[in-house]
Amino acid sequence: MNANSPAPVAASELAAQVARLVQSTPAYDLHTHLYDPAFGELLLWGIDDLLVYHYLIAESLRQTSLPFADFWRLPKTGQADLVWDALFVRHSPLSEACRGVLTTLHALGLDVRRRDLPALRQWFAQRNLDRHITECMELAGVRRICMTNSPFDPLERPVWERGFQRDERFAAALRIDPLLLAWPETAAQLREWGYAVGNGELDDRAFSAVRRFLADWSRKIDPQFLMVSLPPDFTFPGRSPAAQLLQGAVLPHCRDTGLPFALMPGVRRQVNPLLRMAGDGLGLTDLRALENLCASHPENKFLATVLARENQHELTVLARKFRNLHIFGCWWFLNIPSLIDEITRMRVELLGLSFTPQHSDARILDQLVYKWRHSREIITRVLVDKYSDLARTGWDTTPDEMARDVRNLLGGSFEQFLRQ
Ligand code: RAT
Ligand code: ZN
Repeated sequence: MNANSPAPVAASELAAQVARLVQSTPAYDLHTHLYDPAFGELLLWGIDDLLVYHYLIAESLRQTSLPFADFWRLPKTGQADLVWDALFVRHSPLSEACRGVLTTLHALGLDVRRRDLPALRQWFAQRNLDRHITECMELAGVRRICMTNSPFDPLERPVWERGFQRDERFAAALRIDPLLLAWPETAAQLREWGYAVGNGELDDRAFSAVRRFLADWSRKIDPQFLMVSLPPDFTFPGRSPAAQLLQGAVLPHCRDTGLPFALMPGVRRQVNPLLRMAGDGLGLTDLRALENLCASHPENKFLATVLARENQHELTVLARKFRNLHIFGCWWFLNIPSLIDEITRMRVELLGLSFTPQHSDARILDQLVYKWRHSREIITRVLVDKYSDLARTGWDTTPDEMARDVRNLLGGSFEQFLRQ
């Protein structure tokens, strides 16, 4: 170490230093289901929405014999009462989604020991939404929230079409599941909207109409990337409409605009349709499709997160092979402490810092608080271990170097990928 180098962090200080940095570095949350406040009621928040989160509905319906259809007939507050009773009153709230509600309430200054749902409702009823957004983002340490924006959503679409003053804290992402996964129905819809896709044949005419549609929506919403969730058996290249549309329209559009394409494979939709949104499951993905995409389209940029735990090692190795692939997040059923720890550790060991360990997937604004607090605890633990391992080799990491690394993990690497 020469005389001008900044002092290294002492071993005893290391854990506290990393914890301080991870807690105080604001994150760019690259995938959520939250909305710019201009979307009004589409932005969910408050205790009832926290309780009827689909993760909790799946857990609570295991603890009651109420027919599913009767549950869905209840008003939102009735459903929330049932979830509260089943998961917080009659059993201890040990699951990650339950603990999350309590972490959030506690951070907001509420006394969770009283188990008083009406009092919680009263507290939220007095909140001002603007202030609540700011406070949740501050408590979560989030600087920017990426939405999931679907032109096919009848509630969302008219807001974009009317136009509105964008809140800079909310970035857009163009979600195109219906285009790739329900082509015949979507082709009919596109025709209705004036895009000459022809009779549903996937030919040049259809591809150029789809490209026009994507260009119009990219102009309208200014997305950070395009995105899709995919079933585990998606293949590429292939004859499926999804594979053909990717090849003929989506990837050329992404190339023209420089936008990454985000793939989220592994979801098996509606394994139990009676559970509605809580009824999706997962399956092991054949990652050869992603490998083929990255290899055959070096001019395209791909973001990816995969749902099955058993796919994580292969996905991380794939990221070592392709610098046009940026992997992110511990998605959905993986967003639990034991798996975040395992996956984040493995990714650091195989990739260093060129990935984004977490996104929140928050559907309810207040969830930002717990999803980020819980993940930050684990990211801290992993980094402390890794910097300690380095220290034992004689390599000292300066505070500035650590601050840079943490900034990269919490959104910097992702932003660099967007720019490159
Ligand atoms: O995590 C979730 O809330 C899921 O329901 C999905 O939204 C998933 O994250 C997705 O974006 O498809
Ligand atoms: Zn999601």
